Amino acid sequence: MTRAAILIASLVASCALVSLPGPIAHAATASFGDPADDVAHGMDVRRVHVRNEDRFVVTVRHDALQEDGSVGVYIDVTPQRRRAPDYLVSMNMFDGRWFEWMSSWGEPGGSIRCPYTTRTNWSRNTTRFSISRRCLNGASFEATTVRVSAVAGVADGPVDWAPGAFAWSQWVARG
Ligand SMILES: [Ca+2]
Repeated sequence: MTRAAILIASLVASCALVSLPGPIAHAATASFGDPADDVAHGMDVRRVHVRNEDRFVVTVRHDALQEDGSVGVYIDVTPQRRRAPDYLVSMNMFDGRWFEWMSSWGEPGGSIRCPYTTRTNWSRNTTRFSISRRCLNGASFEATTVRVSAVAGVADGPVDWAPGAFAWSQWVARG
């Protein structure tokens, strides 16, 4: 093989490596879209982005944030154990935020005291939860692979789930 042929062969090989989609479980980030206008209020979820690194960060993009809006993210960190969420982190636009462990979808098991922040960006119409790793670890396990389900609503209005009601995103591995 000539030098040029070897070079081309190695370029093709490296391009092939780059273009192969990596296994989803190895990605530290994931994002998924949600249909526009499936609810008729501004908290309408458009996109959810998850980053599972030193901090666990979920960013939700809405149609147009509302002052009476609220948003929450259910979190599952136990692939082997059950389908129900392990945690719920949530906030209202103005008056509060909560981080709770969950015994099932509808049953908060009590609030957890650990470091997390919430942020609302009114110009970008995003809400963001940034959670310390140790918040996600349990008494008997260390959280690595995580999946989420986001839900947003307004006072007296319907809620918008992403990716769907009581449905989970793909698993996002620890980066
Ligand atoms: Ca939506």
